[in-house]
Amino acid sequence: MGTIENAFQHQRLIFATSNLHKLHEVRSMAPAGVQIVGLADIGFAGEIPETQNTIEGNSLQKAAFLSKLYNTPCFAEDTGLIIDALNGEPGVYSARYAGEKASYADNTNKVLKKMESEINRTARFKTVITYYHNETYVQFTGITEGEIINTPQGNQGFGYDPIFIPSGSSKTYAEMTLEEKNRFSHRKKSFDSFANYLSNNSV
Ligand code: ITT
Repeated sequence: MGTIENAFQHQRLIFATSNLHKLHEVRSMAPAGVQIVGLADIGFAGEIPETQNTIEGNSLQKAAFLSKLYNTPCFAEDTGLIIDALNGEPGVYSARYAGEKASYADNTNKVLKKMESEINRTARFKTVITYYHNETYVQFTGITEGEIINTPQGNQGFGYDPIFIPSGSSKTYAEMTLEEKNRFSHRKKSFDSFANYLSNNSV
């Protein structure tokens, strides 16, 4: 068993996401020697179906779709913000909470409105990465607990970052540099498990 860096010499991993923020973040997490290949790099400009009603299901659907289309291993991830006072919403609907064409600000504002008189602010981000290869798959989950604040703060990051403070921090994700966000990040936790798996399995 070598180090993660050794295991990854010149490895190319295709990431099935149309979200450039996710791509940017994952590239910052990848061990040296790993090239994260985005959809633009392989010439895919279509829509990846995402019709399941769980984060695990959507993550698998995205990875399986692209892996079968290109007949190559690839990974995808699905992420949701789970808010206790909203019975787990927006959850699997995080990307389109305020409607199909909703902006990040629309979604964030909808959350804040629904949370206006809520005392319980606890929430968590959950990312599930699926690595799909040879007609089979493995999944890696990363969860970060935290709380929803009353008014957006910060302009880094994306999505719900301005309203989420991870436990152990006094800043929102949107007030953090990428390196700081990576110290708490749900996405980083799931990606680290994935990288560890790859370093121990020749796939
Ligand atoms: P792909 O499916 O193409 O990967 P997407 O943006 O549709 O991209 P999701 O279905 O996983 O991704 O939607 C998750 C939504 O949750 C995303 O659009 C953001 O609004 C939000 N989100 C995901 N990760 C986040 C993060 O790290 N910080 C803040 N919000 C995030």
